[in-house]
Amino acid sequence: MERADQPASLPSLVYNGARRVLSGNWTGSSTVPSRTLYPHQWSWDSGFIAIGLRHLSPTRAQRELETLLAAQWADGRIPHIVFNPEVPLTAYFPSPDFWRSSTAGDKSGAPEHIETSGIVQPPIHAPAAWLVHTADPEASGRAGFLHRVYPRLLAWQRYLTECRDLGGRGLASIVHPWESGMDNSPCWDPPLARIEPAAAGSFQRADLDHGCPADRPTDLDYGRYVRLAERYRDQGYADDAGHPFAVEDPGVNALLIASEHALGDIAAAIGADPSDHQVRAEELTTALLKRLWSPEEGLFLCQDVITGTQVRERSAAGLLPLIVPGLPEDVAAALVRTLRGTHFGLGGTTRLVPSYDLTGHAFDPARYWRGPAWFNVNWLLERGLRRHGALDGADAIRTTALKAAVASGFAEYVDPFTGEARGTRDFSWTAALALDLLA
Ligand code: 2M8
Repeated sequence: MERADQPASLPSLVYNGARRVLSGNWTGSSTVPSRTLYPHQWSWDSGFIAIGLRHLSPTRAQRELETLLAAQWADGRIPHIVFNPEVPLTAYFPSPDFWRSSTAGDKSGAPEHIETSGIVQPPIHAPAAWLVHTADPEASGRAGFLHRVYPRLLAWQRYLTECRDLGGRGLASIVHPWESGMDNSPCWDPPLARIEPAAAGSFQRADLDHGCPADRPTDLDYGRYVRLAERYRDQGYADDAGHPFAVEDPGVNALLIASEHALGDIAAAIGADPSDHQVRAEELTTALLKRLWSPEEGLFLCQDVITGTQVRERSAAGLLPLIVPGLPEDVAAALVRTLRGTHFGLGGTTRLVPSYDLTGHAFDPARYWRGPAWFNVNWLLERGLRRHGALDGADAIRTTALKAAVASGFAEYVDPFTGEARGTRDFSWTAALALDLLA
């Protein structure tokens, strides 16, 4: 018991602060990433949020995921945003009248009564559902949670492994930088350079009403994001009509493999046959190693599917395969060395792992996904380091992330050297993942 005259301990600051953030951002059926900057439901945010929420309320965590899954399209895709009809159109750009999912996406099976975006985000959902179940397996079993979500998660997985295998190489491609979750990563600069930006006056950004321009993507980036999204919309969100941007991203594919493993766990728990998932997880791992592993860099690299070339940029996405169960130990050991080396600085120059190469030409410790440290990336790496027995690295991330979450006011991202808060505050996945690290 803490006495009133003693400073609160780190665990109680994390617990109470995270609970406050997650309650404040709860809408009654899901959690917004931020009340100001992101006032709708985001796909991979909800996965990370559910992972933390399970420690407060497994039932609310189930609800978070099932609200998202209720907006799934008939082709299996889980849209990256589910719009709240009560939020004014001007609160976020691109708004529902830009995506027009219920009409433009009708041939791809977009829901009629919920407005969503038409692109996707990294597949964290099956691991999240499994972790939510394990928080209280008996209650989850009584509620039939896994039975309900399994078919939907399976359809989502097959959308990615089949409709999105654009390179025909057994990996999923993203067709828009937003699909990576790491929107303005320097990895997207070369493939984006080919895209003619939408005219500057043809759209109105809403993010700069709440975010500092130096922390956010540039107007030129936005022009290209808009052009790509419009094009996809105008082809009915069809994946067989050609894509000017198609990239195999190691982060997305690492989560795809983790999802196949989690689907195997879920299948076994509900009495279905997990063997197909095990086989597919092995096939995906083989493809990831064959296509994206760079032994020279000790890192996984993105592959530009349109040009058939590697993107020679070091991003934290290239470290995320550390979470893959069954990654060969020599590859895992090389990733750990890269994490500790000059490019990412873990245990040396940085407090938390940066999103991009510290020595890279585009490194900027303040600008969004071009350098700052993000809590979801650090949480995934903490899990990966622990999985591969690098316990000192995992413990270092855990302790620093907990301190930084509290000190930054649960910031969206932080300066990797100083831990100084960047982006919005009271950010949901920062709170949720801090709670999970505490457990
Ligand atoms: C950021 O992306 C959105 C577009 O999806 C934006 O900048 O408006 C990214 O950090 C993404 O990873 C995240 O899911 C989203 C909401 O937190 O914000």
